[in-house]
Amino acid sequence: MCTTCGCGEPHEHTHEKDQELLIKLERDVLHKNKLIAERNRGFFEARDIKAINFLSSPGSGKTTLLEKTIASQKNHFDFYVIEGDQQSSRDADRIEKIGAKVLQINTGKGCHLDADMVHKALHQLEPPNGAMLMIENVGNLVCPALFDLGEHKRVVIMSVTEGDDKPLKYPDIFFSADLCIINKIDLLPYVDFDITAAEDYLHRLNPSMEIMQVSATTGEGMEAWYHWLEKESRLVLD
Ligand SMILES: Nc1nc2c(ncn2[C@@H]2O[C@H](COP(=O)(O)OP(=O)(O)OP(=O)(O)O)[C@@H](O)[C@H]2O)c(=O)[nH]1
Ligand SMILES: [Mg+2]
Repeated sequence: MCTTCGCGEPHEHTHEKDQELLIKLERDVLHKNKLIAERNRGFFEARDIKAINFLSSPGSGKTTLLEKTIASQKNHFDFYVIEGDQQSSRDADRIEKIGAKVLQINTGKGCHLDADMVHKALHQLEPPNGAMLMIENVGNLVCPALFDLGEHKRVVIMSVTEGDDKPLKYPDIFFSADLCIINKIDLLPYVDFDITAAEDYLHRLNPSMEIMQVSATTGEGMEAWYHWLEKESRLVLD
């Protein structure tokens, strides 16, 4: 039996037709997503809303970073949050407790947010002019890289418990990001994570990427992150 599709054909038969169809389908899905992402971008630009897409593997600390950032900086920025998870409203509940307006999106079987989900969420969340919109994507280092949400900046978080080789193994997500936050540096004494090697892999992949080392738990390095946010909030979108 063919192991590619499980059909009854001998191993030699080709899947060129299937592959063509798959490529076309993928192109159509991404094209449609891109069009909606541009609408979202237009919406943000017209209202001077800064939208940041947070990407990482599950558990790297996206929600913790958001909780600490909102708690510390809510007098400086008007935070609105979109939370993406396959199931549950646990992250939205955490953000709500800190006092920011938040909307949870559940993707079900889906492994990423797409531009249409964000478009619909914006109708419900109604971020006002000048808001800082934080979008926490589904924890996954592969699929979210492909889907433009219309965001202004992409921030990828890697934590020191995941291994320093993640940029080599999942290059797309690191290549597409503007900033990489290396989180959980409080755990560096206990784990085998070479921070110089990680930064070297990141810069080889994406020379213009900014890199920060933080501990969202202890607060170490967070000032640099707040300065980055401040700088982004002052950027004029065109
Ligand atoms: N030691 C340490 N633990 C941290 C740090 N940041 C987050 N954590 C812990 O890591 C775990 C996962 O954090 P979350 O913020 O839920 O991670 P997430 O990326 O939002 O996870 P998903 O939404 O499931 O993808 C929690 O137990 C946090 O307390 C940190 O800087 N240091
Ligand atoms: Mg989370």
